[in-house]
Amino acid sequence: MSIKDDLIFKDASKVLKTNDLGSYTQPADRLYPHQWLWDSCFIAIGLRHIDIERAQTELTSLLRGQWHNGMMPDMIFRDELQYRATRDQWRSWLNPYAPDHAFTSGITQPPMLAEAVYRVGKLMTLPERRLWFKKMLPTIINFHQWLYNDRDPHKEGLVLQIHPWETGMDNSPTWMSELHGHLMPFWIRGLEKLKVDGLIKLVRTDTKTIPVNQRTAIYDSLAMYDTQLRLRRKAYDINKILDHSLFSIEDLAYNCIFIRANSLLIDIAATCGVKLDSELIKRMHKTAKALEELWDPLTNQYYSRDFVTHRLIKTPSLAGLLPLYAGTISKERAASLVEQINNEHSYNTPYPLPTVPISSDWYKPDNYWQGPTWLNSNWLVANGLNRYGYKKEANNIIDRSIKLVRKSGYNEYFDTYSAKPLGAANFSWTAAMAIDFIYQASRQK
Ligand code: 9WN
Repeated sequence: MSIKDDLIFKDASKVLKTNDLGSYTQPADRLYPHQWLWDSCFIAIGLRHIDIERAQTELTSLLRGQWHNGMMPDMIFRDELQYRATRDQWRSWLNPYAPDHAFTSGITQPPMLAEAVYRVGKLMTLPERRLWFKKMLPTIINFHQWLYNDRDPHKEGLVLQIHPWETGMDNSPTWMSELHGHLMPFWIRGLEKLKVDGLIKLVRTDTKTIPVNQRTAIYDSLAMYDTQLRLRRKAYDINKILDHSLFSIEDLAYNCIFIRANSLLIDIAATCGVKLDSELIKRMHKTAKALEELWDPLTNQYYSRDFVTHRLIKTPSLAGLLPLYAGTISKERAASLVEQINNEHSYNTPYPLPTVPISSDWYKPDNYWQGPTWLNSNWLVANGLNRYGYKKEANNIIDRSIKLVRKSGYNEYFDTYSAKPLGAANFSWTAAMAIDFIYQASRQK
């Protein structure tokens, strides 16, 4: 049987087709109607098996949102009247570097672009691949250069993030523990005391389609909104933002993805015969080295850290496994992460990988990035495991992800024990990752 006859190929292709808006794919109808940066990257990785030109378009359509200083925003907004409120809430035009012909947010998302460009290129002939890489190379260089300029101001190696949404794992325990511990504004604490959840629910739009217990908690959402307003007040200018020491964390997941993206950038440039700036290369090496500063020998794990104080934020989450994806850690440290993946009290569930280890106090079976299984994070971990030679563990994640979608469809996330579908239905990157997984599984045989 050809892969194209597999029901997953057919059904997942349908999901992607339904969400296709022409030059890009919305993550999910109604809940996520715009173009998101890392979504389009994951989507292109699946789409390349269906239609390579459409996969290229998915990525080139991101270019219209890139800021003049190189920043790639997490969201590029749709133009229609009904979406104006969201773009007006962001007001990207307050910043002089915002693009001239697109309305965007003022923050970024994990730099998955190099990986997506590379994966799409892998399915091309060498001459085609060179042309493709040449087209995308300046965008990736400018993006990575911007990350160094704006997000590593002290040239320490790691890049910082200023909003939980920049990590793509919105309410992950790392960021929420910091919000609760230090940054919950007094007006939100006041509302919390008054217990006005019911009233807030009336004006909240995401919970109109998704049960409230599956989304970010009400007061966490308000705190994220408040953080966004503070960033807007500083016109998304990093100097002003850091002067006022707003939320800034060197997020582990983000930096691991950046390290991998840097090594792919080197590969892409080499294929094009382009020599990268030596200062940029030096900074890339420093980032990989600085990752080791996030290792905690007491718990044998990596964590995110506070940008200002350099305190490790020791709340475990799936981010702790992503140094495998970065690919630069030692075999010994990789082995200790694999132990957690195999451990039935951490990540080894019937439908792995939970986004929070099940033994953690933070673990919640239904709640967004605080427990459920997501297919994009499975893709990242499986990719890392394969590169470290843990084929059995990688295949297990791939096979159980396939079993998951066969059983439960293409939701945004799933209960890690029962496979109960959670969040938005017909979610684009779940479909895209499922397609890529069936191709990977066919190569295992
Ligand atoms: C905010 C689009 C995005 C994903 C994120 C996911 C979720 C948005 C939200 O949806 O975030 O950006 O409204 O919660 O957490 O990873 O890119 O699918």
